[in-house]
Amino acid sequence: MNVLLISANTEAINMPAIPMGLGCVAASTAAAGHRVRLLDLLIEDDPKSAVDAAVKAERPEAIGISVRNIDDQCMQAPRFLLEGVRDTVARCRALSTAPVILGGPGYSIFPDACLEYLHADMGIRGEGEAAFPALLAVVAAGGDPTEIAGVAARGGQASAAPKRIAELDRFLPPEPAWFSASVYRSADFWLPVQTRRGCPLNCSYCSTPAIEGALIRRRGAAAVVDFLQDWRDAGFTKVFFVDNTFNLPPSFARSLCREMVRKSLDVAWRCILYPAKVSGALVQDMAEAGCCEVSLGFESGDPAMLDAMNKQFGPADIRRTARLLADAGIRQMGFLLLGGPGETRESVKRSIEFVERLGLDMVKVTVGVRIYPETRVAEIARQKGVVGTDDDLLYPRFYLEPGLEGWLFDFARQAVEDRAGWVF
Ligand code: B12
Repeated sequence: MNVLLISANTEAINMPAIPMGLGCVAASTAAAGHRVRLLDLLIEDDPKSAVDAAVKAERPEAIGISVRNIDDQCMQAPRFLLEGVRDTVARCRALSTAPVILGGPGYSIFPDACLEYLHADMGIRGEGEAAFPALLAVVAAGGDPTEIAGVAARGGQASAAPKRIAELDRFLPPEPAWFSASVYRSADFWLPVQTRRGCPLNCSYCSTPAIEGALIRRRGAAAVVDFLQDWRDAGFTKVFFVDNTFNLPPSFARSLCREMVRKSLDVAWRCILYPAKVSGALVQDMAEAGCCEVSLGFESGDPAMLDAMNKQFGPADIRRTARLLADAGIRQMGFLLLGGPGETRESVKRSIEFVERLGLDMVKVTVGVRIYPETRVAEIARQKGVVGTDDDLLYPRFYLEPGLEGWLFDFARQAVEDRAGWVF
């Protein structure tokens, strides 16, 4: 089949993101024998014309659209980011009769609401490498797409759970040729590399289980490093490990680092670290392997709030981890997520004082918790009447502990203004 894959994201908030997930789908779809064109709207000067031109030129028999961001998660002035995606779908429909199939992290959190809002035909929750080619085969044969696990059709049954890929190395990762534009090698871009999927931690606010499932599945360390070598040779020298928790399981994180050292992989990299059970040996391995910065997702420094968020660590673990990283010369960016269920003025002040003493290089403070479906925060928000039981949460809704409105924003903004390296 002739397949057009479009990454609909045009946002460079925080940093521009190469649509590597769609690249994985492109690689597996091409390997299944289809002719694939990948269009990334982020790097197009005129995304609308680029969509029109690609649909006209490719005459696709199926169009896959990757939906990443729904909104910017900013409670003070939320931006809903799906209007442009809806326009992309409409353009495809105006110029082609091919089925429009959605996927991606944003879609996976809100499958039914996205299908409805975007007026697409079908969608695939979770990973696309196996399911997308399987869906193409069913579409070509005129079968029922919803027989494939995780596939939903607009107006049909509610989206069911996807089948997760047990062995990630079964699918060859994308080659650099899928992202040949020179702009991807510019200073702003960090190559997103995923070495494992799934997260069992179940933080009260987090949408990751909906996207990746709760079971950790991982690639082989050697396969990851071979992949990194290919991309480094193609000019990608800065890597962002996009795994939710780089240090889980710790033994895998260490073997990955050691493999990078063994292959003398000269890349600078960043990752997201969960500040529990981080050993000095792991941090040493990370530094030796080229880690220059970590995002420390602790979200609070208050013991009761850490419990309420279902974090498996306490302030002492955060302090220890931060010290180990500082001693190894790894830059640290910390995150505070204030205002969730159970937050009080005292817990906010305790968190800020605690984080200040850590002496991190940067701290990002967020006020108000974006409410995602299938999370504990969503349950609490419904119980307390913060959102209605029939609200699908696609338009961003936030939890701010009652009683803190009118105080927390001003307090947090002042805290940020008073501290170097803190951002709101
Ligand atoms: C790493 C990450 C970042 C990094 C990105 C670094 C980089 N260089 O890429 C940083 C920290 C910069 C970041 C920033 C932001 N992020 Co972010 N990020 C993530 C994270 C943890 C992983 C994304 C990733 O790379 N996955 C790995 C790739 C390989 O997988 P994938 O893209 O999901 O693709 C797979 C499937 O989805 C599917 N698939 C993908 N496309 C398609 C298409 C079709 C047709 C099909 C069938 C299947 C399919 O198959 C792929 C392969 O299996 C996710 C959470 C998560 N667990 O997904 C949040 C997430 C995507 N981010 C999110 C958000 C909101 C943001 C920001 C807006 C936050 C902010 N205000 O700064 C910015 C936007 C950045 C941008 N420019 O777009 C949200 C999006 C939901 C929402 N509310 O909009 C998520 C889901 C987290 C959350 N809170 O729930 N992010």
